[in-house]
Amino acid sequence: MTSRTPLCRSNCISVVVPTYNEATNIKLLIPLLSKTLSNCGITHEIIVVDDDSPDGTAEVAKALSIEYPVRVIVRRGVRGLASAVIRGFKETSCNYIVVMDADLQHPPHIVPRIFNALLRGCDIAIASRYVKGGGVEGWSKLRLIESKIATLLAYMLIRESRRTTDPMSGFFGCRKEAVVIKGIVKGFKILLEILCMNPHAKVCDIPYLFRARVHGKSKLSLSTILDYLIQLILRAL
Ligand SMILES: Nc1nc2c(ncn2[C@@H]2O[C@H](COP(=O)(O)OP(=O)(O)OP(=O)(O)O)[C@@H](O)[C@H]2O)c(=O)[nH]1
Ligand SMILES: [Mg+2]
Repeated sequence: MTSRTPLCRSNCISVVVPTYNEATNIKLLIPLLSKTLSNCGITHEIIVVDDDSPDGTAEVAKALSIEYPVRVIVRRGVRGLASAVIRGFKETSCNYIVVMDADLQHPPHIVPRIFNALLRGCDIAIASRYVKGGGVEGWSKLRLIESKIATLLAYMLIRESRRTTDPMSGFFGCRKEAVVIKGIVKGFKILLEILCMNPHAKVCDIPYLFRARVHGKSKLSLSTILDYLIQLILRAL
């Protein structure tokens, strides 16, 4: 089976990749991801959801669609990671969906492991930095503490988050039929929303090493952190 075989809806993966100013990274990610999946015999499509990045991310991704199974959705006049992921979900053709960042912090070789976990019966399979065998590379002590505090706050305020060791993860897969996503989702942490909306879904953790960002800039900002705190409070009420 190759990446060009027609999509088999029941046994393929749609990989949703939200992007904002990731031109250098997407150029590296798409070939690496597609070859990794093809080598494992996994039929796939890659859906890039770009918020009209000024650095030409969408054009770079579109150029790669000649060679790889890529579709590019460009949203104009809208920004937001969670809403971009939701838009990507709506465009998927496969029964299994994986969400990952474009910046190569999420290693493509973990995607087949997520897929296997879903095939084995997990409804939501989460790539975790904080389960045995996982870890983080190149973070300052401050960044690690921030991440741990964010996780702790989620555990304290949102019961559904306790089903995983890494509720802050942006790298996860789900079985389309097993998860419901309703309402308008804002903010950065879409997984947390999905866990809350699907309290009975079977959750599994898969260890991985979160890599340091090499190209491009982080979009994590003070306003993202404030949005997260508001998201937690609204969910906890
Ligand atoms: N479509 C879209 N994608 C976004 C937006 N903000 C961030 N992204 C993408 O979401 C992914 C995660 O964003 P990052 O900036 O890497 O956030 P992070 O991984 O938590 O932070 P770093 O570790 O500092 O990289 C990347 O692929 C971004 O390009 C947005 O507003 N719209
Ligand atoms: Mg990142």
